[in-house]
Amino acid sequence: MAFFQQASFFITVNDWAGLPPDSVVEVAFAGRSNAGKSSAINTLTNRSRLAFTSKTPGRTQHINYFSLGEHRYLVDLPGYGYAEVPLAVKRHWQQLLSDYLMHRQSLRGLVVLMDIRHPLTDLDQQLLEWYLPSGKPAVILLTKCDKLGRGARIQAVREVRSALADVQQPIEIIAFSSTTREGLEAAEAAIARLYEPQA
Ligand SMILES: Nc1nc2c(ncn2[C@@H]2O[C@H](COP(=O)(O)OP(=O)(O)O)[C@@H](O)[C@H]2O)c(=O)[nH]1
Ligand SMILES: [Mg+2]
Repeated sequence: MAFFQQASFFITVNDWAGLPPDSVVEVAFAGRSNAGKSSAINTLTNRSRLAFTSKTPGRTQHINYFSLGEHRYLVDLPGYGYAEVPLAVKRHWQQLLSDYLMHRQSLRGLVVLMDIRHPLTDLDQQLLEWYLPSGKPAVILLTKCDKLGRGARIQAVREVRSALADVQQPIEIIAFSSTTREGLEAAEAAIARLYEPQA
């Protein structure tokens, strides 16, 4: 998927007013802190430190925009679920994240990253409750699938699919590993489809 390879850093945003004009097509990546979001963005874009990979929670507390060529943005949303963050800061992110997921017009699709060993935590479900009423499609990457054997992976994908059985819009669920690159082609194709105009 050539356009993933044209990624370059664009801007960092800390509030609604700082978002770029709501006109270029964008796909956002969201997940709990430590879910493997930065690693996945780096793997997809083939750039080893594009999205800063960190073992230190709390480092990426803002929205980062990357350009994929001239007409598409890849949006790295703040990770959620950090334990030691002050309540006021948590509230600020929560407001920004929920506003963004509910009201951002140029948002075409959401990529949700969840550790395949413990998907759909309360916070993941909260995120989906904000986003899914938009009716827009999503791709779920069940990350770190290298940590599970084949049978357990299939079972995890099945469980997430059945938990989301009532959702109306298209949701693709893909077992993914940045370490082994399993699921990479499927993820690229599914995410590229999010950028396409919906029929
Ligand atoms: N085994 C394994 N570990 C991973 C994978 N992706 C990320 N990690 C590890 O999980 C931790 C968090 O990854 P990171 O990408 O920084 O997560 P983020 O907080 O969601 O951005 C790091 O220690 C990574 O090395 C993966 O596919 N497999
Ligand atoms: Mg990160």
